[in-house]
Amino acid sequence: MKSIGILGVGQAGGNIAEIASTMGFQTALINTNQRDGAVNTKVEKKYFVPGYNGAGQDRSVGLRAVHEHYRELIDFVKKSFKNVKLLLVAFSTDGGTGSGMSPLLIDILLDQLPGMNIGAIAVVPERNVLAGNRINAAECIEQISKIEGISSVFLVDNDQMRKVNPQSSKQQVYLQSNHQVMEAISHVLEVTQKSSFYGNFDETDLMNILNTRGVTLISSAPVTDAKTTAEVAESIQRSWASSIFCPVDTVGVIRAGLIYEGPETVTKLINVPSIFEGIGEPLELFEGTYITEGDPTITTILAGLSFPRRRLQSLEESLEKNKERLQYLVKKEHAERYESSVSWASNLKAKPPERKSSGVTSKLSKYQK
Ligand SMILES: Nc1nc2c(ncn2[C@@H]2O[C@H](COP(=O)(O)OP(=O)(O)OP(=O)(O)O)[C@@H](O)[C@H]2O)c(=O)[nH]1
Ligand SMILES: [Mg+2]
Repeated sequence: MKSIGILGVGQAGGNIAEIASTMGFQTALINTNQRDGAVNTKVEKKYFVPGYNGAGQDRSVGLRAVHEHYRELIDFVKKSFKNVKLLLVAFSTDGGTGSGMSPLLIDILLDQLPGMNIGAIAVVPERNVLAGNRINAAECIEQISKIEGISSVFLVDNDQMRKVNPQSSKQQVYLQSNHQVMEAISHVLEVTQKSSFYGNFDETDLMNILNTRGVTLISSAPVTDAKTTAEVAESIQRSWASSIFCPVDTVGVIRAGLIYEGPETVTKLINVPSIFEGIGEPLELFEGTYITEGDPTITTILAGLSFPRRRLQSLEESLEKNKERLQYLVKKEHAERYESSVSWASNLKAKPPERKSSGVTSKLSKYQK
């Protein structure tokens, strides 16, 4: 059984858990909306917060669901995951359920399940989402970044997939993002099961890296065409920029993994100082070398990165730019009144003739000759 578990919260979280199930991870999901969670048929363990019918992109509803049901939520998580060394809570940052529930839920689980390390897979929305989603994402990411004792935070960037396929539908972008993040995690976990003459990357190494607090990124670089150490380093750095995760935009990696798979000849082109030139050498590096006949590939794991300021500012920028318009819209909801200029005309409306009952006797006498 795999030692990493995936707990999906909300729709995006449930979809990520669904793919994780097909790859053999232990999974479970939580939602405030039964109909959303029901579509993820590959996830067997489900908890629907009673008394809710979705959060309608309102984070405070998600937050309230945890306040009211945290005991059941803790029990559900305890029952759902057995012998898991790292639990990754997956959710989107810009909806209501996953975004509102997850930061508090993770914080409570860290307190109540001391034997389990807990990290996050947090989806950062595409650049073109509307103001309400941007506000949710900014609030959620800030809360996640402040959790003490949290392990790796994977920031899945929907924009990365959009850049590659500008014409894709939303659903295609979501599905591909979900696949890529789970493939990346699954791949590094599978490597720990292999053995090597030249240097093993084992599960303890992986957990050392993934239990680092901060942002984590996994990427794989094909180095088939690289002829020099500089070209190998460049390919790796390019893979950091084009992975499914928010691109690195600061210096400072705390722990890292470097896994080589391929023919032996290429190994001499791997030069650690040049690989980390731009972002600084990590405190600890865990390496694995696996000689195969396949195309040479270098997978790197960077942990303990800062939250990507530039990427997150691009989300917040349009809120700043539209501050006045957005404040106006909020005020308008309550101030809205329409004054008709023809209210005097209401009197013109046809009125039914007045009918006063004077009694049959009076009618009879009126017609008497
Ligand atoms: N990568 C990825 N992103 C998704 C997926 N589904 C939704 N999203 C993202 O999540 C946002 C919507 O959030 P949901 O996860 O549907 O929201 P929720 O947590 O269910 O909360 P409510 O629907 O408000 O109750 C979208 O704007 C996307 O950014 C998915 O399957 N994969
Ligand atoms: Mg939903």
